[in-house]
Amino acid sequence: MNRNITSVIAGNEETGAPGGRFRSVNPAATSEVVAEVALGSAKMFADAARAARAAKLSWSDVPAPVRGRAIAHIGRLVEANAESLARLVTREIGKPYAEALGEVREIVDTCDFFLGEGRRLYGQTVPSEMPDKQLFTFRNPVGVVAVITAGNFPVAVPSWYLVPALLCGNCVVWKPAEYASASARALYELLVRGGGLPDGVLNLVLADGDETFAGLDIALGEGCVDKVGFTGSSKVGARIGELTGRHLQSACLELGGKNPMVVTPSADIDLAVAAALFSGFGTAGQRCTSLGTVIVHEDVREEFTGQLDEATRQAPVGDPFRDVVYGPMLNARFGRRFEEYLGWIQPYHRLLGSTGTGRITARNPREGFLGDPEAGIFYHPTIVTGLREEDALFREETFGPLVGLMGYRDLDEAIRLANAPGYGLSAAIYTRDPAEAFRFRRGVSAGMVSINNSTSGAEAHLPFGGNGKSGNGSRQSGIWVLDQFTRWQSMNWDYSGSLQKAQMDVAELNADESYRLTD
Ligand code: UN1
Repeated sequence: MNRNITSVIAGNEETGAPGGRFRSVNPAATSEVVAEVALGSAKMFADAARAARAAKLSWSDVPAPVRGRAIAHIGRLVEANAESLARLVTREIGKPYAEALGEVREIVDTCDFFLGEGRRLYGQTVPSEMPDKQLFTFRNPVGVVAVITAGNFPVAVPSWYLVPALLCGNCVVWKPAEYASASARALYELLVRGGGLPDGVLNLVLADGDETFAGLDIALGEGCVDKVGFTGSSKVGARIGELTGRHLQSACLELGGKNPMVVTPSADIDLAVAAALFSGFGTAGQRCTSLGTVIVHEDVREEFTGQLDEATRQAPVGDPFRDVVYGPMLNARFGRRFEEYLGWIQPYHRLLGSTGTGRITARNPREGFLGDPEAGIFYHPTIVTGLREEDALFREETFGPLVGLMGYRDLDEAIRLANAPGYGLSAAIYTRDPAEAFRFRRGVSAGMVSINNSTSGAEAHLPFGGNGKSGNGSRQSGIWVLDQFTRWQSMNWDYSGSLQKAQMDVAELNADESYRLTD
């Protein structure tokens, strides 16, 4: 099944392709075209922002509980289409089907959380310093939100932005990754149809990065975008942050990670190995929460390394519709970039985990591979031991199936190593010692900490986000994301009939501060 995918602005399909045409292919079988995509231009992005601005008032006037019902219906419609959406995700970006189903579940969870928020969106009543005066706070929608997302979670991560943004009364321009266009268009349909969204409330723009950036600049300049949500690389995130800052706007940035896992002497080693395998190689290591480096205590290093090597060798890799730990890279572009990371391997490193390194082919086979490796873009899992602190492999995110491993002697050193690369998204520790767990939580710079759980697999209603190179401190999900998509408005109401001046016309009670108790 081959689809033609276009952008949709104010309910109209944009059949022209001013940005050229793009083929979205199945990365597990690259001869299979999943979609032909008509790409838009900077102008199209700016047009979409104008359409969103035009729809802004009518959507924010819809009562929040009614918007909550729209989210409820979206959740049910996604649930009813779960298998076909998951199949499309697997075909388009190669995520194993079980994981794709989990990804779709994450949209439903997000809808379940926010459908009730339509009946809350609480403001406060606050006492005044003066009589016959009352203070209030209100959450106002920000206006138009531009959402730019990556393709590794082509539907779940966008829903973390789109669902609360819409619930809060905002109109949206969504620019997904081109290589995940078919999945994005499918989610767009479920949102618009399930929510009964009027034209212009949600607009989909398919475009490359440069056109999007130029379009965002125009739209920000015209005052058509009031908030930007971006999930992607730290490098692009910095550019988006700079651009929004120039227009006095703030971006919600969810960027890369070099997520550490500390394995202490008291750890349950079997558990830690299972977690390292899942978070290091699940989704072919292409989650922002994927494991970067295992920092393992010297006393258990040999045991842990041996077991992780064995488990990784045994792990089924291949056709994502079969029962595999991981399938192909998301897209050829990620394969090429992963080759660059492999180029950072030094002669003093020791490689474990597979029968080869690099692309899996007939001449560079992976034992137990499920399917035809040459049909797609598959890479060997690689464990790199003997890492040094100055190594690029230790310091930089290596989006792909690669895990580093190094030793430590005391917890302070482990915490220092965990923070050294300067990211701060997710961090894990395996320990049976509560004091160690709390010392780690306090010392580590990550926005999300796991105790005896892997670095990936965050639940959809806890604050999600990072610090340092992983983001600018913004948080998604749960009640915390409301602060991204609403702005507080305060109101005071004086019904005294006189001009009561704050800080000046305030009654004082006579306190006797000289009073002392006598023995
Ligand atoms: C991402 O890779 O951008 O915590 C998000 C996790 C997923 C989300 C990852 N729930 O691994």
